[in-house]
Parts: sequence; structure tokens; C-alpha cells
Amino acid sequence: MSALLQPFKLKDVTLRNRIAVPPMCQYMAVDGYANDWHLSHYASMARGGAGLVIVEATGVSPEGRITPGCTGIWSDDRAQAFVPVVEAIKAAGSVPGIQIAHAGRKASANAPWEGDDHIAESDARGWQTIAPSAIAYGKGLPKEPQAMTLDDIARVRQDFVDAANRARDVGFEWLELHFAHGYLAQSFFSSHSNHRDDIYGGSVENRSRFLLETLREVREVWPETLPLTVRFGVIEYDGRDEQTLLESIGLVRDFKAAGMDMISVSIGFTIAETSIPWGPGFLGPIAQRVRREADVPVSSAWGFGTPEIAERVVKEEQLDLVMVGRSHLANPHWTYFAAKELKAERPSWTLPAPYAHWLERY
Ligand code: 8OZ
Repeated sequence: MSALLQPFKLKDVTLRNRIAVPPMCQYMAVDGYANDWHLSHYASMARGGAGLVIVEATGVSPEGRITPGCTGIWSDDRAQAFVPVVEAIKAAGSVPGIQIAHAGRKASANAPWEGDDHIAESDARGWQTIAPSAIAYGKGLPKEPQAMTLDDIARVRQDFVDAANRARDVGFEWLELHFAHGYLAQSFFSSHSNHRDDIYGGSVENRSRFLLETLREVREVWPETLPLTVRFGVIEYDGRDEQTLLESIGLVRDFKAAGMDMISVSIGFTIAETSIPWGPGFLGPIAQRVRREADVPVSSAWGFGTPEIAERVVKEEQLDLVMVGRSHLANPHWTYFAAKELKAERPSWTLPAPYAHWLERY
């Protein structure tokens, strides 16, 4: 019996299997509004049979978007634009989630196929970025951010809370806070990017403060019955990995105590100079260590997108939920494909009847 195809329950939400479509930026929004592209994209992802579909990194404020094409949820009408997306995901039997995000000093960028770099200063599409300290990321993203005042910090926390309220109001059932990948929250946590000398910088306790405060405030408004997860980089691969991992696992324990239901284990991406050991399933053992030492359910992405690997990491209790991103772009019916590969008894159950009937019949 496949471990990957077993249901997974978190709070009052039950996923039909352990396969999730992770947030994948589409860069197709105009002025933050989700549109027909998003509807067709997310509907196809959900139709394929995954238990959970998480909508892409969505800006809690205009300046928090990665690119001008990123979706946003800083107003009620932008939230409303997600209603057809939510309904389509639910209609296909998947659970609709959303990742809310602030890109910090990595904001104001071009899409990957436009260069993946900062928008030129001379280009009116760009904007001033903000970060814990006025330190540029460097390579490809050279814009110097403005160091945030205490008022800025309070405002962004409130932006996350407002975003969570709107996400709940339009029917999302799973909320992920994007605290990873060198974006705003991760850049508070890392001493590479946080040189503040107030209560938000210095000690690990101070570098964790923005993340924990935001999480606690969001938990107050996000329903207790619905999962609240955090995507977080627990390691940078910058040569001081054991120290970062120990600090990170300590913070994950604090996240759990503050009401986080699951951690999505990732890499910090706070600095460009790293040596990341990319390869199939490479984050599995790291995720498993976090799972054991912080005693929390974990998911992870990158390198898990073959049925054999996805099945193995669940069976070996490295992951509770497997994020399969790019393989879903190649094959939106990946869950059906995986079920067949894994010789599940009735792989077609992963698809809606109008597809399943004909696939089962012949
Ligand atoms: C990979 C490619 C493009 C964007 C992130 C939003 O790092 C992203 C992203 C990842 O979370």
C-alpha cells in the first residue's frame, strides 16, 4: 500500500493524499489581481488529484511583491479575485491554500525569464525596497533597501494579519507564511542581512522577534480549526550550517509553541555565496532532523518529484507531506501518474469521473 497516497489530517482539514502543489509564482497578475490565467492554472493543478494546492507567494503589500506580475492580497477586491480560484480547487476535491509573502530586499525584480534581477532604477515599474538593514543582497539584486523603522515593522506585521483575514474571508483553508528564501522574514533571522542594534537584531532571540510576532498575530485571526504553516530556510549552505540549523530548530520549536501546525523546510537563500548540494531528495534528511528535534509535521520541496522518491520520503518518515512543483508543470495529472507508477489499486480514483471512467474502462 502506498504511503504517499494515504490521507493526511492537520487540524480539521483532511487531505486526500500526501501530495501537495507548492506555491509557484506565475508572474501573470496585473496590479496584483489574480485573473483567468490563475484560474486555469490552479484548476488544472487541483484536477490532477493532489491533496493540497497552495497559491503562489502573494504580496501582503505592493512593495512586498517579488515582481510587478506577482499576485497581491492587500485589498478586499484583490482578495475577491481569488474566489474563482478557491472554488475551482475545491470543486476538484483539493484543499485551497495560499502563501502570503513580503519579499523585502529581493522585491522589485524582473520575472525569471526577464532576467530574475532587480528592475533598473530608471524603470518606472520598480519601487524602493525595505529590509531590516540597508544591506543589498548583491549578485543580480544590487538595489540597496531602506532599513525599516519600528513603525515599518509594525505596519508589515499588520499587513500579514490583514492578508490572513482576507484569505480566510475568501475561503482559503490553509495558510502559509513565507518566511524563507531571503525574503523579508528570513532576512530578519539571518545575521548576513540583519545588522540592527535594536530589539530586532543581534541575538538569535532578537533576530527571531519579527517572525514570532508576525506568526502570533496571524494565529490570533486565522481560525484555530485551519492549518497555519510556515515556509522557512533552516540552513544556508554557507559553511556555518550546524550553528544555523541549531538556531533554526530552536525557532521552529518556538513557532510550534506560537501555534504553527507544520513547517515547510527549505534553504535560507539569504546570500548568493553558497554551495547547495542539489540532488534528488537532498533536503529529506534535514527535514527529518527538524521533524524529530522540533517534533512537528514537515513538508519540503525541490527534488521530490518522482513517485519513487516521494513515496520513499513519506515511508521513511522524512516528510509528512511532499511538495511536488515542477513535475506538476510537466504533468498536471502527476498524482494519477504517481498512483499508477506505485501500483495503487485504483489509480483512477485520483481523477474526476469524466476522466477516470474512460481511463478505467480501457
Ligand atoms: C523559485 C523560483 C522563483 C520564485 C521563492 C517565490 O523563492 C520563490 C521562487 C522560487 O519562494
